[in-house]
Formats: sequence, C-alpha cells, structure tokens
Amino acid sequence: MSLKLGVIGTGAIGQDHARRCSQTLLNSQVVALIDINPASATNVARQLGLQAEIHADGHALIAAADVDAVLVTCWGPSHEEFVLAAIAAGKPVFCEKPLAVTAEGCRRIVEAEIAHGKRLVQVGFMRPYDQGYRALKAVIDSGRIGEPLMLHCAHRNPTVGSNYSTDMAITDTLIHELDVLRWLIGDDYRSVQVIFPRRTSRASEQLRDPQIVLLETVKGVRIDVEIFVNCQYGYDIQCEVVGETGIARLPEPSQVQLRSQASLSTQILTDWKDRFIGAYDVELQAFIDGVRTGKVGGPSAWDGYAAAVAADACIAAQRSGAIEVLDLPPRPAFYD
Ligand code: NAD
Ligand code: ISE
Repeated sequence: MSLKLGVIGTGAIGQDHARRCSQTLLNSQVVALIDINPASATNVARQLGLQAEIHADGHALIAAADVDAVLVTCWGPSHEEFVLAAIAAGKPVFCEKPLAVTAEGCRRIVEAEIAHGKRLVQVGFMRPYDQGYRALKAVIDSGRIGEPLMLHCAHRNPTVGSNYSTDMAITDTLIHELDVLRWLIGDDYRSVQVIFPRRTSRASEQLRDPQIVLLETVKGVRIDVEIFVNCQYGYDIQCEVVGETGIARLPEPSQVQLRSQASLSTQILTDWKDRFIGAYDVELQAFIDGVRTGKVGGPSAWDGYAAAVAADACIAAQRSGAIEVLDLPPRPAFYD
C-alpha cells in the first residue's frame, strides 16, 4: 500500500516535493495539501493532477485520518509548531531545514520525540544523500587520505531575494554545511569565527556578502566556508578535504565538456533544485521507505538541533567578531 502524504506549504520546495512524491518516487501519494495562501495549494493540486484535499490549516491536515505522514515545507518559523503537532499525533514527519529557527525550538522537538519513544522526524538535509558527498565520505572513511586535517568549502548562490539578510547566510544557507560536514568527518564543532571580506556591490543594503566562516572541530580540524550569495556566475558548491596523506574533493556535478570555437568549457548549474535533484529524490524515498518499514532514519531531530546550536554560535560570531565557543550537550542514546 502506498504511503499517504500531507504537504504543509506549497511554495518552491513544497510543490517540488509534492511532484516527486506523486510522480517520481515509489509507494507514495499526496492526499492532502495546505498553504496559508489557499490559491497556491489549489494550483499545485491542479497542476500535478492530484486528488488531494485542500485543508484549512496545518493542524487539520495533520489530524486527517487519511494522512499517514506529513511533509513540512512551509516557512521556517512555522516548522516547530507543525513538527510538534505531528509528533503529538504519532505521525512521521519530514521537515525541511531548518528544523526550527532556534536551538531551543529544536531542543523541544528532540524532547518530544524522545518522550514519544520512537523516531518520527527526518530533517530535510539532503546533502548526505548526494552521490558526490557520499563518494567523498567513502574515500575519507577508507583511510586513503589519512585523518582529515583541514576542509576548504564554498557555498555560492548566483543571487538572492531582497529580503535576504546577513544572518540568513547562516540560518538559510550555511546550515547545509553545518549539517553535512559533521556527517562527512564524524566530528562536532567546538568554536567559530566569522570574517567579512570586502563587500560585493551586488548585495542589497542590509546584507554583508560574502562571508567567511571559520570553524574548529572537537578533534581540531579547521574548516573554512565561503558563503557568497550574489556571486552572479552560478550555483556552486565546493568541498576539499585535506588529509594527512592526500586530498579529496567533492566531484563536480557531471556536465558535458565542450570543445568549440577554440575553447574548452563545462556548464555550471544555476539552481539548487537542479544541483541536488538526485539527493532530494533519494532523501524522500528513504523517508517513504523508512515510514513504511517502521524505521525512520536519515538526518535526525538531533542533527537539526546540532546544526541549530552551531548556527546560533555563528550568528553570535557575526555580531561579536570574536571566536565563539559552542555548547552542544552529549547526544542522547536515543539517537545512536
Ligand atoms: P517559499 O516562500 O517558496 O514557500 C513557503 C510556503 O509556505 C509559501 O507558499 C507560504 O505561503 C507557505 N506558508 C508559510 N507559513 C505557512 C503556514 N503557517 N501554513 C501553511 N503554509 C505556510 O519558500 P521555500 O523556498 O519553498 O522554502 C520553504 C522551506 O524549505 C524553508 O524552510 C527553506 O529553508 C526550505 N528549503 C530547503 C531547501 C533545501 O535545499 N533543502 C531549498 C529551498 C528551501
Ligand atoms: C535555500 O533555501 C536552500 O536550502 C539551498 O539549498 C541553498 O543553497 C540556498 O542558499 C538557500 O537559500
């Protein structure tokens, strides 16, 4: 029997996930939708040809008897409320990043899930499902480059909307690195500093862009991440791991190499939806399969909390200019 999903929030990623769960992936169907803009939910249902009920609000959707599991894909500030409601209803929930907009909010979700006694939450950190990151991790785990010592990373978006602010470079963008790099090298962060280079003239008034985030892990690995969200030229994700005996790099997404008119060129993608299309498919198929077999896995509420603790420290570091120390408590055995 296919898993009946309800989707809360039918904006950019909500409609993309509704499409993949109803048209691309196996053993799932979308039976319910809701958006605070009802026309958006109705349009998505029509465009995708869904026989889906359009609910009055997220709580009604979660309570609906025919909804087996919930996708929370609305704006970040509403995530905590709907994830807690799904846990209270005992329904598995896939929540887009961030799990909640504060570390305390994530902590409340962790506590509610532990009290429930079984994992119900998967966070939409998709990079651990990306083929390139998985290949990079396999090389690191094989020991071929020795122990990781330094990581050099970049997260570049061509442009961002006019409401994007300096702290969103952390909560909306860097949050992916804060999750994937912990997973990649099996380490947690100890401290962080944020440095602001010369500001690009392409950024809006309220945004300091680019930024360089310098992290140190518990094992002493040094990580630099450049966040540059008005880089103009493309959507570009870089990660290089320097180990004791070698260097491993995240592969470029495969694109045709072109020799033409006396030049050698390769296209660079411009949209995160295309760059991680395979990863989004695999993460949601994993959620669907996990729910159907009674074993929700993947990035957990604890991972959402750990990323949020790091994000809070990064924002403090943006404001202070100083090195900020992180305070992540030990991981509860529930998440082992
Ligand atoms: P968006 O603005 O395009 O869509 C958000 C939608 O949520 C809007 O249609 C809005 O009307 C709706 N909404 C807001 N509050 C609601 C509520 N209380 N109940 C129901 N609907 C509500 O934004 P987006 O780009 O789709 O982002 C949505 C979430 O997904 C964000 O948390 C974002 O960080 C995350 N996201 C993740 C990735 C990724 O790579 N994993 C990419 C993009 C967005
Ligand atoms: C967006 O919300 C995402 O999650 C993308 O993956 C990220 O690259 C982008 O910077 C965010 O705005």
